[in-house]
Amino acid sequence: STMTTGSSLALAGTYFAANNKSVDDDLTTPLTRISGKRRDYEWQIVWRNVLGFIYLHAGLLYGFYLILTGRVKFWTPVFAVTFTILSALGVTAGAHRLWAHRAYKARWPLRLILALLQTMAFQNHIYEWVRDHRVHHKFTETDADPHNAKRGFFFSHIGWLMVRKHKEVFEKGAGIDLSDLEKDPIVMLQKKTYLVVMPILCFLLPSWIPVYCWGEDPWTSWYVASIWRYTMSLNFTWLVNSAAHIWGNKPFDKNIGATDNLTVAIWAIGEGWHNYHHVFPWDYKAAELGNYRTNFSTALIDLAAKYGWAYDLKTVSTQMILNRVTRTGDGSHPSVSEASKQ
Ligand code: ST9
Ligand code: ZN
Ligand code: ZN
Repeated sequence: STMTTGSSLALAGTYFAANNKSVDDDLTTPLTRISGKRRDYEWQIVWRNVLGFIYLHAGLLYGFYLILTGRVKFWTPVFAVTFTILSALGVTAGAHRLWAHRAYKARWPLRLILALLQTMAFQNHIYEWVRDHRVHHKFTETDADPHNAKRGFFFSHIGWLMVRKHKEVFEKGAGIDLSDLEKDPIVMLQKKTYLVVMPILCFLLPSWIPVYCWGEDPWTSWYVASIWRYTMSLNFTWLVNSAAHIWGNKPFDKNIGATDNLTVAIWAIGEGWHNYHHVFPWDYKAAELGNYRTNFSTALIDLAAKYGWAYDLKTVSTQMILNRVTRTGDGSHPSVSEASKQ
């Protein structure tokens, strides 16, 4: 419908404008330059993003209202949840484990599918997503970390997407090697076509399917299958940066901020074992154990490996994990409690 198209274009416009330096003031503008430390944390607010996120979260509440009061066709929420999981796999198995960490290798058909799924998730294109994420791992919880959890829950969850980045992110981030991505034609094609393909896959397609296939009302479809679904999936993802850097156990290294958090693992389909992940980022499971119930992303990679689409899966030996648990763990690892029982 026109409304759906209009809102989708407005969102894409918001995204485009926020990324267009000539629209807002330049990065090197006054405040951060003038004086000492405190100024470094001055929020140079990007109002377009703030308004975009207010709209998304208002839509999230409205979507809940429509679902909980039965104003939707049965298949619409089912479709929204399915779409969420599929797009999440593009982020977890794709952008995160494959492209950011090179934890396994994938043949081109799988890379193409993962890139399409990741586009459905609209978390920036793979190249930008990976750049921010590699910088996060290299400079965790410092000023160079794009979503530095030392700046609190709000900043690491959503606030970092509403302000200009800290200058350390640009300065230290400039040293990050992305040449592997530049050699991947699928990643570069996605980067080049993102502003056209993303609005289609993230907003238009999911709004259109319920209308066309089971006669959902277009307005309802827009708010449930697009806005509610997208905003839910963003928040699940952001929990990895916020909650899993604040609450939980540190079985592998008690000296870092990242935590193992079961709730986050469930909602982020396997990405909540974040203490393990920061210690052993190359493990394709992003966790010590490959339990599919709390790590659905691993199930997809294992399935793909069965058919040869994924290969060279990297993991960590039990001995290496146990050594690390003994050396730096906080005592919450099962092997520690087993040992103390004997
Ligand atoms: C989103 C991303 O939500 C979420 C990421 C989550 C990560 C989670 C990790 C855990 C993994 C687990 C996943 C679980 C998934 C579960 C799913 C469950 C359902 N290094 O950024 P700019 C340079 S996105 C090096 O514009 P500003 C670079 O030259 C949400 N250099 O800075 C760049 O130019 P170019 C939707 C860097 O102006 C230039 O600086 N998207 C780096 O300060 C300018 O960069 C949005 O909302 C770096 N790291 O603006 C868009 N960074 O790109 C929001 C930058 O041309 N973004 N440079 O090379 C923006 O509007 C802006 O980025 C900004 C900052 C306003 C936030
Ligand atoms: Zn982290
Ligand atoms: Zn990671």
